[in-house]
Amino acid sequence: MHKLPDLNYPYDGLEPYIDEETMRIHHTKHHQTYIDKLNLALEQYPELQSKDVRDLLINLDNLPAEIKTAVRNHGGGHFNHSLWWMILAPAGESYSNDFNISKAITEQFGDFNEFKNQFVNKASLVFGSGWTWLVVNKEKKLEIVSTTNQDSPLSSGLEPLLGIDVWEHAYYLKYQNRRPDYLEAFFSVINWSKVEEGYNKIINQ
Ligand code: MN3
Repeated sequence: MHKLPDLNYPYDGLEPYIDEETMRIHHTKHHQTYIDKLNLALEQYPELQSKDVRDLLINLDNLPAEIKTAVRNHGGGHFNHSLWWMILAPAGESYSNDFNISKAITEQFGDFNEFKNQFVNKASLVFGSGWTWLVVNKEKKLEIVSTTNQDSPLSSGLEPLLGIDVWEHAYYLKYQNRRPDYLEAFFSVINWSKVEEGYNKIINQ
């Protein structure tokens, strides 16, 4: 059985960038629903129930046809949100130029601001519901990609380091139609230590 992960901060911990009510609903309702529907889809497949959601998404094409879509949507929703909570932190978690991820960002994009511009631009272009990600590709290079709905970069052979949820449920209560303001606010609550941790794990594999 997949379970809702705890947050490492209170629901109001990301104020004023991401509001308490959005965080509470997003975590206890939206994320919980993905988990419930994933568990339901796996009910008839005991051999798949013990598998990590990561493995299910990486091997999506090998799953039984009748649960592939459910795992893609709800397994994706579970994995994407679990990563999302983890890479967020109360304001103050700073970006350090000493991080390996920072060096890689500079190498790939020129500098941090150029990375941020490209990331925000990509996220502003997501039409409908989806996510924008900073990923490590098969050549171990950084890339910015968007996915629709709850598709996970894992299913395309990409390792997500950092993502932003641009479904309206992630920001509508506070920002309504002002997605650019939400994208800007997101950069104030990124947990760069966690991103660094994830990056080091991937490049040392
Ligand atoms: Mn969401």
